[in-house]
Amino acid sequence: MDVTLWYRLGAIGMALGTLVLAYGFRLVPRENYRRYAVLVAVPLIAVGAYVLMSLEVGVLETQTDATVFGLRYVDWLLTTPLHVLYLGLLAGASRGDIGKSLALMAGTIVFGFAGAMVAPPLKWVGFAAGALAFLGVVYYTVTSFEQAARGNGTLALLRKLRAFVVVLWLIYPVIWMLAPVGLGLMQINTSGLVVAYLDIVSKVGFGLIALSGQLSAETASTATEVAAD
Ligand code: RET
Repeated sequence: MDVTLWYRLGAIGMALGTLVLAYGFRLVPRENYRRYAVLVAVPLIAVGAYVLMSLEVGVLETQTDATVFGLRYVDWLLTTPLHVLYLGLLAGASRGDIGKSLALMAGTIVFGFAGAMVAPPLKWVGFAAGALAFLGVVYYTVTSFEQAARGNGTLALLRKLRAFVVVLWLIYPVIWMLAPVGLGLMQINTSGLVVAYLDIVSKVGFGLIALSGQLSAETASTATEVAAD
């Protein structure tokens, strides 16, 4: 079985997810459009990446003769910081802290890509640097984002999304380590399938949780306003 089949299915899944999330524009108030657009942009970018990957565009060979789909890292480099940005904007964190967490998230992906391309022992240096940078991202979300969210009623949603992100995103380095770019214990067909599945769940799932959280927060605040009248 060819891994590009999983990428074709991935493209279809992402496209459906994008359509469902785009419908959310009809539900959220106009003043939240910019923040909401981040949620729709993420699977939309992935549709492009998956279509091109299924056509084998951007396929690279590593120093250890493993195959890397370069566009997967381009996708992650754009979309994971976008989700971190959403968390920061939702919490109302400072620009400085949001900026640092975005840089660390981009660093995670860049180091992971570099590690994928080179041979050991440098490979593991790249992996470790990526893992450290990712810990930094988690650190910002549990310190500065958390504190900012306390003040403005978004704490419950922030915590829910953060738990989702931390648990699901931690599977990526595990797959990376098992895949041909890491220890080579898993074939690219399997790692490609697992990552396509994880990508859909993380990208569309995050959007759906955020949408439903935003809607229930609104209902709650409208209810309070009505009660106050
Ligand atoms: C790498 C290897 C280096 C160490 C770490 C990694 C983490 C990758 C992550 C990817 C998340 C991707 C998502 C895509 C879809 O939305 C680069 C595998 C920590 C966290 C969420």
